[in-house]
Amino acid sequence: MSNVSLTRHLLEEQRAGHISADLRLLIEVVARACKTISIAVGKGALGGVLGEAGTPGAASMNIQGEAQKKLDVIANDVLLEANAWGGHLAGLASEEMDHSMPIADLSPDGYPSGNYLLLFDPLDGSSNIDVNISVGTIFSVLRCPEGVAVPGDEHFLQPGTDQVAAGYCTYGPNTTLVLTVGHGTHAFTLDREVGSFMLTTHGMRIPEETKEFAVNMSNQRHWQPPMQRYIGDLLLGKEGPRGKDFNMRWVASMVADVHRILTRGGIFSYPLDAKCADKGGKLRLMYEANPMSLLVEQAGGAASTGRMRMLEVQPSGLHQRVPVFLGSKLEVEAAVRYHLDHD
Ligand code: AHM
Ligand code: MG
Repeated sequence: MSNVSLTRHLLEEQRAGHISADLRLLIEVVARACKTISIAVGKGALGGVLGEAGTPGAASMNIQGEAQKKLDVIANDVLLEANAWGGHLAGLASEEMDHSMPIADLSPDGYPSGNYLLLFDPLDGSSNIDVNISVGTIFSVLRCPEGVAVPGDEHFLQPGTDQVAAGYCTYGPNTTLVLTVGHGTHAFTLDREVGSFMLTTHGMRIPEETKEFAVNMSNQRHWQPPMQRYIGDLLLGKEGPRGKDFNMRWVASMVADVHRILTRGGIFSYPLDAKCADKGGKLRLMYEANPMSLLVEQAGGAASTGRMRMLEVQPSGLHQRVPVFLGSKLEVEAAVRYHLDHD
């Protein structure tokens, strides 16, 4: 293991001119919040943190119309509280909140406002919280447009190419923060004794080719024809047009599935299906698809909606959903070909 802490790594990124001092401190604050969330997740039943939020029989719902878990709410509160007073943010937006929040509203005590916008999915993989399977926090950082002191939702609607930082923290057998500021994707494992994130993989690389795919197969009959054909060909294995046998993995926590892909390759897909077609997809562009796409591209992989590069999608809504294909470059390109050939 290296003896490079996240703090030292970020200072070196700043000295190299890759990030400003403010962005460095903002990422430190998010990392600190992730440590707090990791402790809450790690307590499980002992901490009384499992189960649904709200009162019995009347679970609280988020803007997505999904029942919130207690840990969804706890993680959201931790991130809000941690970021209120730092002075680096102009506003933040969360998958769990209806609208974005300018810092001025978050800190009536008059904490200073900064130049960045933070977006996050506080605890991704909610369906896995109660069953002790990895979940995680995903985040994305944008610049607040110049001259805007109190940002509204519209100021967050920037394409993924504009992200100045993106990352996730996975709470699994170990807690690992994976980060990019546009100069490679790096992994930091939490040293629980010391309480610091330590650099454990510098420059993650996703192999271009793979024999592993991740998709919720139970939706197969609801997929559109090109997706049916693409996965159908993978399932034919050596005897089919792809000429090789594929293996399948599906954790149902995007952070865990993407972490596997950043570690050993693969393709992850949540395509359009008949159940989510009216919403545009299942996963959210701003909190899930864009940050993961930047991390994957920075590790040599590719990320697409099936029809265009994910990072070039011009967002039209804060909670917009998109179909997602990401991971090993050549495999993502193959999946895209099935879609373009069909159109
Ligand atoms: P969430 O943000 O409410 O947890 O939903 C997103 C999750 C992803 O982590 C995961 O890839 C997907 O939803 C799982 O979907 P499914 O329940 O169809 O397996
Ligand atoms: Mg999510």
